[in-house]
Amino acid sequence: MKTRLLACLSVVFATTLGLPVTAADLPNIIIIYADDVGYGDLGCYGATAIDTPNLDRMAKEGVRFTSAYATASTCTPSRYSLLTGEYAFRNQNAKILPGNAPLIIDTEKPTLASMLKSVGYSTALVGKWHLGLGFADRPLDWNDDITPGPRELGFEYSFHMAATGDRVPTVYIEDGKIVNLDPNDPVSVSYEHPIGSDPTGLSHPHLLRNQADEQHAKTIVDRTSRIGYMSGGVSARWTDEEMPDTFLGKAIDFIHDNTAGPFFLFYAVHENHVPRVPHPRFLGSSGLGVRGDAVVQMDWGIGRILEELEELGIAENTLIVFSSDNGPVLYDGYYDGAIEQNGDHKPAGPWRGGKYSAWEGGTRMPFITWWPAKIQPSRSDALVSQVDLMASLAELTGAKIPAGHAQDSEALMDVLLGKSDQGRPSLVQQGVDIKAIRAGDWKFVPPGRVRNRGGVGIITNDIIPKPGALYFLPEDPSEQNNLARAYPEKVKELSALLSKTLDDVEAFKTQPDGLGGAVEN
Ligand code: NG6
Ligand code: CA
Repeated sequence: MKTRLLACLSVVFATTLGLPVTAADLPNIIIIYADDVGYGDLGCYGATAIDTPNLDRMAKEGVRFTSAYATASTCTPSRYSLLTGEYAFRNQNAKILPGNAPLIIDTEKPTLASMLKSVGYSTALVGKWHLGLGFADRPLDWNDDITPGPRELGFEYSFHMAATGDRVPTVYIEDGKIVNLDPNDPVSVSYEHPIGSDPTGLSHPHLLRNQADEQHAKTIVDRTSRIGYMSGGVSARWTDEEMPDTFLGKAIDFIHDNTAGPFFLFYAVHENHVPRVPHPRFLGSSGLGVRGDAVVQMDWGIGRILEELEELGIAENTLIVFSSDNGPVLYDGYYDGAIEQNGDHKPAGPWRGGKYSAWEGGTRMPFITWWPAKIQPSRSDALVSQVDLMASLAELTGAKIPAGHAQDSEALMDVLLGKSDQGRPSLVQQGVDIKAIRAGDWKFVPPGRVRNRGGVGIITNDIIPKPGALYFLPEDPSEQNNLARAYPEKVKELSALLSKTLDDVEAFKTQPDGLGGAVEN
């Protein structure tokens, strides 16, 4: 009641946009955040071997963006930015996290969830988290209350995995408790040394669904070896093929429980991350083996959400934003046939590179907004970043962002609704080794190493010599023609802009993120 009252008091907003003027008009907001789904993986972005009728429908009825970006080419930093409105390089812990990492977002920091909660939204996280759990100064007891986590950041309801599908612990956590945990069989997790007596991929390769690289060859759960060791919690361990239906069920339950609205659902689906174990009913549904089948499965789930919204009569006033956390990858630790069955499919569409990379394929994302009551169907080439969702949704809902927070987020609600094509002037693209910048039609990659696993999954290191690489994207979308020597002034301008954006952030000098090493100039 109190929050609804707050909502009523905060309705002096958004009139310039012709947007909601009373709390009752506030739309429900669902962010559907895919994992490792590339620009080219959807029919509406050019895929022919994968059918995605539901996303195609949303693209047709909504705005389909062609220049929308994740802030980074891996999961944790992109999710950090989406939820905080801040570039991830501002937080040196925002890199790919192990499954037992502590929470990396300060609980004092406003997030999309706490912001929307403050104006009366019911808020929920369903799906992937991967932003850490627990305190930094003490080990987490997985068998007790798992805190701090999403609940301390504004999610009133949460049902999620700790990190990734390929990392232990392989359990669901609902409102801070492991689901189906038998207290007599407690969960322990280690990323340093073997624990318990479960077989590992190294000791029992014959038990595996797919063979894996050494990093993924630790504790076996459900015929898949994982990164990290886990013991106990046998009754709580998930079954990979059931995961999408489990998350979907929780998302639908939350929607049903909150039809009076407004609600905010962060639906962070697992597809298309490894291990790719689609439900058997989707096997063979694409022409690309399990990698394509998992995308078909995701699309089907999105169709179910649309159906539910329609049946409940709330579709009209629900804003859905669909995007992905980073570019595509074929081989990412498991020999699941993704490379062999890829055929002519271009998972990153026309862009170079993919996951891990500062090339366009690493961060240029499928991005669709859909809101029947307010959006005129269109295609938008405006430059937008997922980091802009925080300020844009504040603009939409009248929520206040306390000074000094969400400083990288630009309020672009009218762009997201297809009413303006004035996007942001520039954005930083964070790869695991190097940070590039796009400004207008130009892209600058500073000298150093661009690590890339997007193509066939084999790591390549593209070395960028001094003075860096400059591309004119409208004529050279796949970043082949380095114009740095021909346009020294442009190089100077973009290089200065990049340094200014990164300002005193130590990360710029040491490039410590994820898989990479120091940059060699
Ligand atoms: C990498 C893993 C990769 C994947 C990734 C996280 C290795 C060799 N590779 O470290 O398999 O789990 O982390 O992906 O361990 S992300 O989408 O969550 O960023
Ligand atoms: Ca990802």
